[in-house]
Amino acid sequence: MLIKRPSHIPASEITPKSVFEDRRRFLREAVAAGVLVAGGSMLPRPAQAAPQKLGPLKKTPYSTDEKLTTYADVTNYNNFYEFGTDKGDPATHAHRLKPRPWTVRIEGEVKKTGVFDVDDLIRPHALEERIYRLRCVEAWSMVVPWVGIPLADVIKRLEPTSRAKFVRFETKLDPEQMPGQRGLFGAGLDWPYVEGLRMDEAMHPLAILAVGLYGEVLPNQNGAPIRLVVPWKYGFKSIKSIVKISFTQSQPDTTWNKSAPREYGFYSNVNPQVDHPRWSQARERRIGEDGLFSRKRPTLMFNGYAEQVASLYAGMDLKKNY
Ligand SMILES: Nc1nc2c(c(=O)[nH]1)N[C@H]1C(S)=C(S)[C@@H](COP(=O)(O)O)O[C@H]1N2
Ligand SMILES: [Mo]
Repeated sequence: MLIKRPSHIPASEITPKSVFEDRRRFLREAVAAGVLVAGGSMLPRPAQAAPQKLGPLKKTPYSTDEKLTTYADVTNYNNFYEFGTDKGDPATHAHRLKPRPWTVRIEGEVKKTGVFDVDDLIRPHALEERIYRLRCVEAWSMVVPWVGIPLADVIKRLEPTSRAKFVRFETKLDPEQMPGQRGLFGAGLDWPYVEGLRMDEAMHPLAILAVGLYGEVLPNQNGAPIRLVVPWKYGFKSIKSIVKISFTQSQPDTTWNKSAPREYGFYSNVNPQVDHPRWSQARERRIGEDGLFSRKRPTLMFNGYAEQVASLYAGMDLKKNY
C-alpha cells in the first residue's frame, strides 16, 4: 500500500515519535560530523561512532597464536596520559580527539620531507594483521590484533639519507582536545609526547605503524589515527596519535627518559633481568586473567621476540642500556 504524505503534515505527525527523534539525532550528529554535504546526495553513511572495518588484511608469520585480550579490555584499559592517568580515563575522554583530517609532517634527514595525509602515508591495500603481545612497564601485558603496515615500508618510501641514524616521533599537541596537556590530571609529563628508535630498530620487520585493531579503525583511546607498535619494547615506546616523524643524526630526547632518566632509558627493551628501580620486571599480569588465584606469567626477554631482535643489541650491555 502506498501512503502519500501531504506536504503540509509535518513528519513528526506521521512517523512514530521514537523513529522521528532517532532520525533527528542522526541528522544533528551527521551535520556535526560533516557527513552531510549541501546539495550532495544523501547516501547513508556510517555515523562517526560506528566502527569502520578495515581490510582485506594480509596475515603474517609474525603473529602470536596466544589468546587475544578482549576488545573491551583493549579499549578500556589504556595508558594515554593526554586523556588522564587512570586506566579508564582515555576511553572516557578521548572522544574529544578528531582523528580526521590528519596529517603527519616528515622532516630531517630524508628526501621526501613535507606534510602527508595519513591515508597517503598508510596505503589501505597494504594493511596486515599483526597479533602482538604488548608488555607495559607497569608489569601487565595484553595480546592485541593490530592492523597496520611495517614501519620499514613507510621509511623506505620516504628515502632517508645516509645521515639518518634515529627516528623521532611526536604526538599531537592540542590542549583543547587533550585535557591532560592542560595539566588537568597531574601527569607531570612534558608535551607533546615524544619517542624514538635507532634506525635499525625502526627498520626491523616487527615494528609497525598501526591504524586499527580487531579489524577496525583504531579507537581514539588506542592512538587514532596512527600509532607506533614496537612489541619487544615496553609499551610506552609505542607512541600514539603521531603528527610528526623526524629523521635525526643524534639520539632524540624522549618523554619518559626526560621525566625519570633513572627509571626509563632510551632503549626500553623488555628485560626480566633488569628491574625497574621501584619494582621487579620478572613477571607480568595478563589483563583479563586477574582472578584471585591466577598466577603471574614470567616476563620473557625482549617480550618473547628475542629470536627476531636480539642481534640488534649484540655486544651491548643491556643493564647500562636499559
Ligand atoms: N602519546 C602517548 N602515547 C602513549 C602513551 C601516552 O601516555 N601518550 N602511553 C604509552 C603506554 S605507557 C602504553 S602501555 C601504551 C598503551 O597502548 P594501549 O592503550 O593501546 O594498550 O601506549 C603508549 N603510548
Ligand atoms: Mo605502559
